[in-house]
Amino acid sequence: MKTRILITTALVAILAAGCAKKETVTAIASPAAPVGQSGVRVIELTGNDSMKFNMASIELKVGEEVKITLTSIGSMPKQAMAHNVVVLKAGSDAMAFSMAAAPAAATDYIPAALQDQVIAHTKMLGPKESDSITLKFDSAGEYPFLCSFPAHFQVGMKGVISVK
Ligand SMILES: [Cu+2]
Repeated sequence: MKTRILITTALVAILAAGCAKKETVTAIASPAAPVGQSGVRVIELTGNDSMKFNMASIELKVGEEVKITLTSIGSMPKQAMAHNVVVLKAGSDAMAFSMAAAPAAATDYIPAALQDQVIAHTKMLGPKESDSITLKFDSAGEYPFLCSFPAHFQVGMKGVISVK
């Protein structure tokens, strides 16, 4: 799991370096977000036992680099209540992604068949755990995000990153 995160991080770094102009890797940030030590905007996302994120919409600027940190602030056991944040390409069907993810426990609820729709995702988090992804979007659009733990999307664990 850790290896995959590292690979994801490395990929994002490569993309951010300009190797992939075709793909949209956009930062997730809000105008008021603090700027971290590296100069990257930081978005603090939380997930709780009610299966909700603390924000459903995030506005970013094209080319802005953002670090999104998700922290699970619930207390239920991880097997019953884990959270991640998965950012999908603009135009992706988040509901379909959620349905495909539900049986994909072996791959941390990231469905292999729809992997190409994923821009970035955190690992699945139990109580008090957190993980971060760093993004930069090169084109404007509406990028869906969701928690892909079974049924959490349906309950409302979802949102949109608007890049302008
Ligand atoms: Cu969740």
